[in-house]
Amino acid sequence: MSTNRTFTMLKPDSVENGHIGAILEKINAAGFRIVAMKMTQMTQHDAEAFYAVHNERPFFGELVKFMTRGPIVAAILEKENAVDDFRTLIGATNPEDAAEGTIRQLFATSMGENAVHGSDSDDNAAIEGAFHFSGREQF
Ligand code: FUP
Repeated sequence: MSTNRTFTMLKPDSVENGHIGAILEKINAAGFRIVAMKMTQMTQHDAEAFYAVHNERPFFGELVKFMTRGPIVAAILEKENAVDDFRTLIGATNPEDAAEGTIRQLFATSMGENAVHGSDSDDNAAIEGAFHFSGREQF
């Protein structure tokens, strides 16, 4: 059953480049309700745990280094069909393949520094949301 929630992070590149406002505008315009939101910085331990599924991949070290180099904006978003609709809104992992008008096409600079995260399933949305937010931080 769909929970109608997804989890996102505006990654360190988005924060460094001053794109928080523009990305949140796209998220609002697409009809997502913000359930939880905060600016935070992941520790190495956090990033290794969050991306544990990728820990055998050649890019894992770079990914952890990137995700910990500065603050992120973490959020839980709500909308019917949230996981799939948000992945459509952000576009392909590699911004060169991302569709016109998607967040990654507009704001990402490379596959590694690709502006935003979006959960890939309802189960992961719940796990990732709980990684960053307690129940009392969700509205
Ligand atoms: P996505 O679901 O689109 O965020 O992409 P993945 O879960 O496959 O990858 C997570 C992150 O690992 C990406 F956002 C960027 C990084 N990555 C690379 O740096 N190189 C790759 O070949 C694949 C992913």
